[in-house]
Amino acid sequence: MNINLIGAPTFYGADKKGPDLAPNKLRQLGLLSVLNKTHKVYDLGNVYVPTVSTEDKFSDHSNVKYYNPLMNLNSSIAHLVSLSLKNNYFSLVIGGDHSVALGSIAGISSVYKNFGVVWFDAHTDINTYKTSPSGNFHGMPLAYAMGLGDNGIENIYSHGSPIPSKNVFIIGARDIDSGEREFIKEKDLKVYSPEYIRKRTIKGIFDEIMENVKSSGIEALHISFDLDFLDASLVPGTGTPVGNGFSLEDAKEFFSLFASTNLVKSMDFVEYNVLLDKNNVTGNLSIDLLDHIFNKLT
Ligand code: 5AB
Ligand code: MN
Ligand code: MN
Ligand code: MN
Repeated sequence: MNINLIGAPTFYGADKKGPDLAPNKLRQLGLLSVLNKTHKVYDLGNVYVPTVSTEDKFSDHSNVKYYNPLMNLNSSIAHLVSLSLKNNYFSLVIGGDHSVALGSIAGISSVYKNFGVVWFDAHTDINTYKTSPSGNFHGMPLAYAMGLGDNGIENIYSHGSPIPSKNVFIIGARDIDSGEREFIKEKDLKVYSPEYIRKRTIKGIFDEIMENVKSSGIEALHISFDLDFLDASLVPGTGTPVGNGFSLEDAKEFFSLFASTNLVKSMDFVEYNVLLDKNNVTGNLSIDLLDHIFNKLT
């Protein structure tokens, strides 16, 4: 298949430097040659992110840091993802922190009327500006993608609409804030905890999700992969690591299964913090994982 690589070099959603360096670092570590093994990659480079001084982080929104630059970045990502999918290219967005997933999902929504999001994460990222304990947008993108955040993000959805909560599948969440728990209950969100996954097995969870996918007539899947899905011990280079997580083999098993559906059209790979990494452990693990995923996708 053809792939568009889209770098989204921002740390604004995490308010901690390091994820902004990830797209170029992964290129240095061999990302292009890994993807080119079985596909044709067209690297679109990095989306422009303006420099904003830390004193100005709350100047656009009293509860969300770096609001305007993040919304502008997400609009750009949405346009690129949309173009890429319309040309029948696989869209791979390399963050950056997880805030960039809003742009991906908005972009997909302009192309597919009924698509699903599979969100691999230790967190659920469904805070809004009202519930967020940190003001960091990387804990909110999925809420905004479902239309739960502020008004005023309509321009991001200029050609599509927010994803219905019933099409969202969150895998591996184990650090959930109290406001997020209320949304989960209210929207009856499908959140698969590590305990539940271990009890039912990875294949069991996959089958459960695919039953939903089939009965809802979902025609495409987007994978949003946050590195902190993996156990904290494996990923020194991520900003919000959490224990009781998953092994590299677990992640690979999930990806092999989802790849086999032929429904996966796009992916985010986010939350790699280059400055926190030790001896490129997280960088090299990322390349290994991406190698596996794109080997399985056809
Ligand atoms: B990540 C926290 N829920 O909202 C918040 O890594 C953490 O993209 C968010 O999943 C973690 O600040 C965001 C406490
Ligand atoms: Mn996340
Ligand atoms: Mn996370
Ligand atoms: Mn994080």
